[in-house]
Amino acid sequence: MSETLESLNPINDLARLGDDGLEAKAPARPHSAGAHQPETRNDWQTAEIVYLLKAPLLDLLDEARAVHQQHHADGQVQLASLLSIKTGACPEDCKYCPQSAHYTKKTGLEREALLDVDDVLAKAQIAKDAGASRFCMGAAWREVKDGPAFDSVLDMVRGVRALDMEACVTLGMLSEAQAQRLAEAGLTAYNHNLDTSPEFYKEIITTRTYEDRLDTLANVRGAGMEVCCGGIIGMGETIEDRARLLQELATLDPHPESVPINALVPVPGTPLEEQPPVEPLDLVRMVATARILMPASLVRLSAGRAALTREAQILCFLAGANSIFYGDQLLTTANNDVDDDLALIEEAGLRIKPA
Ligand code: SAM
Ligand code: DTB
Ligand code: SF4
Repeated sequence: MSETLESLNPINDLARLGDDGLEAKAPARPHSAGAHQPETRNDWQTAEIVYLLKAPLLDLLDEARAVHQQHHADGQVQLASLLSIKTGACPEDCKYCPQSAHYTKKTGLEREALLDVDDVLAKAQIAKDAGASRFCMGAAWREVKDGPAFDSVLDMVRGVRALDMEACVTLGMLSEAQAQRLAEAGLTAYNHNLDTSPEFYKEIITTRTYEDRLDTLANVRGAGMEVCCGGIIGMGETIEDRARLLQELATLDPHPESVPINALVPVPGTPLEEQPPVEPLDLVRMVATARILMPASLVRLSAGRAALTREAQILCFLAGANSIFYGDQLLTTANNDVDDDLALIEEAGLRIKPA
């Protein structure tokens, strides 16, 4: 813990930290296993995380940067390209999501059937040629169903791995046996987000529970795959909700290997279309706190990046983001221009993680 952050007296600073009655508490110093590799913790308390999220920004950045350099001295950023392999008509009611069938009348989003394996692999090759080392495929499904569609996804995974890229999929809920089949196909990681705190969750999604999500994460872990799990800010949650989301993530043991931090993209026609834009420095704080809590994880600056200035993105890298979605499109919404991204990475002095 940096001296500046540690020296803040949590009692005296409570007024400055906020008047919401939260008992913000200075984080305990992680046990040191050696001068340069402090052990990771899985026992983070809500109050400690609130304290970090509300700390003076420069102190928070100093601390996050110190943790980052201990664990990621190489300055690499992972470029992960994303493709929607099955779009729209999802039976779930996630209020942020343009792909939910509940909002199609208002969003007007066209549904698309599962793409052909060859078309997907051609897109993966293009992403690899452009510098991506990871290819992520998303399907607007509530859950995986055994059958020809899942068999095709397994072929996509095998094909992406044969290109020497990391493969990630996000297909909704997953059984133990399905997780096993994905692992056997060579899947590197499964993305399944907790999205928000357990308390705020029911305001956002009613068609499946937080517990369902944790069960899927356990199935992914049980099959020996990496877990990619994060959430979204800007949906009307409190700082404590953000802390509780990060706490859920950082008390998973082991931590998720990658943690996507999304800022809501308020898509017209979704129930969250009127949400005010996320304050960029709130995103910086979220990234920095994720970095401190989960030192070895990849923290991925995800949806919402297209709304950030170059300077705000650089602050996110400084705060510990070391992966981005790379490519003109996320799933259904626009992402940053690839040439702009390459120029930004160069200017920030980052190095692209090789395939
Ligand atoms: N259907 C699968 C599921 O929900 O697990 C996979 C696809 S879903 C679109 C993947 C993630 O994208 C969601 O969990 C959510 O975190 C993120 N997401 C979706 N719409 C978003 C939006 N408008 N803004 C920010 N993140 C969004
Ligand atoms: C994640 O956390 N963010 C990505 C990926 N995992 C699948 C998805 C963002 C979707 C943003 C809205 C859209 O493009 O449809
Ligand atoms: Fe469906 Fe996933 Fe969108 Fe929820 S986030 S509506 S589960 S595609």
